[in-house]
Amino acid sequence: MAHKERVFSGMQPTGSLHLGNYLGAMLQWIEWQKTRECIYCVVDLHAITVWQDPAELRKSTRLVAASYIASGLDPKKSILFNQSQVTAHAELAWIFNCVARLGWLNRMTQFKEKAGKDREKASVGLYAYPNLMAADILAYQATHVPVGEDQKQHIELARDIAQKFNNDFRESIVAAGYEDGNFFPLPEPVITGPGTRVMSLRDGKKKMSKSDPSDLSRINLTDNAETIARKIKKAKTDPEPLPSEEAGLKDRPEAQNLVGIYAALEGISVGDALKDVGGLQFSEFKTRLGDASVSKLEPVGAEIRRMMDAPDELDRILIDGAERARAIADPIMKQLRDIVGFVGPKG
Ligand code: AQP
Repeated sequence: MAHKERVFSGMQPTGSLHLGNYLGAMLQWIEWQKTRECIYCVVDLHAITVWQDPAELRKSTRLVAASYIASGLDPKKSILFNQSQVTAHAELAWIFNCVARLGWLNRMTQFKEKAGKDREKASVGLYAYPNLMAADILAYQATHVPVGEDQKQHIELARDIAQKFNNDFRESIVAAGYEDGNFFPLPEPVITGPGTRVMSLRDGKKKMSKSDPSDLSRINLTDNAETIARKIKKAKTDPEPLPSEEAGLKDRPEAQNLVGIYAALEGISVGDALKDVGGLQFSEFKTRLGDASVSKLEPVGAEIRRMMDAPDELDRILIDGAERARAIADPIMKQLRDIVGFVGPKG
């Protein structure tokens, strides 16, 4: 049985979203919502793989939901909810804990980066995070996952899990009416955002990230015009003027990053951006980049602040979204329990 095209993606409520989330994932989400059934999640179960203060988690969950909507996600068209409210995610993650192999998880680079040297003290949840991510996608039999470059390895793992589940339970799956024996689709990563890997403003070799201790390393969607301009002014550069051709950005990570951000914000290619700004000194270029950033992000920030003043409305949107998400996941989970061999009500 061919699986219906369905899009799933999510972000963690671990603070304000930043320009990397926006250019790497969010803009693709908005594009996909025009033509496909889309499910977008605030992944609060993922957030607690590292300690979260409960009051902060509540605030960040609403903040991320508001950021999705302010960036253009239409909660009537797409399904928008927070992960903890649909129990299928946690249930399927457990089953996947029993399908995925330790060796597969040992290869995950994000765990190594996040656990750091003190891996004995990392939570079991942080280690098993990719299994939960596979469950997020496959609880809806989703076929496409728009993400930034850093998530590619996790989606490949989700495909391996789906494949192993289909192989292990083939007979049962066919008996359930899936003639080709594939209960789960192999989800495709969609890494086509205008900025699939936005780097830190303080270090062109490090990914822009919510958890970087320096706030100057990122532009938050909630930053006001003055803060955005200041952060760009302080961004690390090198002493040379900008090149006129892309080849001239080689071995200049900061220049490459800033021009990449400029091009993404302007909706043009890096080559075309360099036709425009090639030869400029960074001081002049930064004014252009600051203006482009402010004109794109300031309205988003203003809308986020407006929505955060109406938390009841945000909660209503999330509750409604969870109900619609459950309506898709529940029948899939019911079939899945039977396929695995769990005894329960028929029909
Ligand atoms: N720097 C980035 N460039 C492009 N895309 C990015 N994404 C994240 N950072 C960049 C994409 O945003 C989506 C959501 O990510 P997430 O919040 O679930 O977790 P993350 O990838 O771990 O993001 P952060 O900012 O680095 O958070 P922390 O610091 O809390 O871990 C994903 O699609 C991701 O690819």
